[in-house]
Amino acid sequence: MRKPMIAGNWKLNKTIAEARELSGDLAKCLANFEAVDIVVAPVFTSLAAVQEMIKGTAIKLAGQNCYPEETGAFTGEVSPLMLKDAGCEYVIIGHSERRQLLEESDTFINQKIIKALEAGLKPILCIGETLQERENGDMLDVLANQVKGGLANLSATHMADVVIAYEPVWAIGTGKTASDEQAQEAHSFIRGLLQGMFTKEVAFATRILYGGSVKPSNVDGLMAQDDIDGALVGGASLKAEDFIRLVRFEK
Ligand code: G2H
Repeated sequence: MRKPMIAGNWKLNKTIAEARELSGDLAKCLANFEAVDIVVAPVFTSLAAVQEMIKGTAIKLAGQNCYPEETGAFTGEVSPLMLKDAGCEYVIIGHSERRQLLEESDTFINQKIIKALEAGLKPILCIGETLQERENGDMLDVLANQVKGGLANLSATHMADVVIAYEPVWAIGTGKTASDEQAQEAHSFIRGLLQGMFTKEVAFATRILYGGSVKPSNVDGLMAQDDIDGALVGGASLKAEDFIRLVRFEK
């Protein structure tokens, strides 16, 4: 069976002191909580402080992005190797905010995925349609292009370390969550795509998280869906109490 994952994407929030406080609270309550893979993704400047607080606990560290080169003249960027060096096990790649604000393409995202895997990091590939794409009836094509583009040139073996996050753009930070059924429909479609691209086993084993205004009041319904294996959480990951409730979802 697929182990559930609850991942907190802190986005552009928290000073080092605040990140230390939040991760300290999580470490106290979730130190030995092994039933779920718990991941936190602070800003780069807080990685070291958070790593210090969660060391030896069940909580894992993630970067929010990376650049597809190891070292070199790439001012302002951070490499998968450096994230690994900072204690990260995961890296979020292709978040819709980066796709929209920084015009990241599927090709660029695919390069990052490949370099992250080469460095021994586990990528969390974010995909999702905009409201307009959904209303135009293009949702399935958009998801198919993002999955195929993002995972191009990967083998079935690589896929053991890849996590996918379905985040409908219209549900991100808006308070609007996809209904349990809307989310399940998209997740089941994505799993079908994986079967076509790789194997039945890969499709069955790959974790697909839901993201977009996940909160304590809707997590249980989402997690009850067959193809939803966890959540990528923004807003509700910034308060220890809420995030702990999400990790302790009830099925
Ligand atoms: C979607 C999600 C985290 P929020 O971006 O990746 O954020 O839970 O605030 O919608």
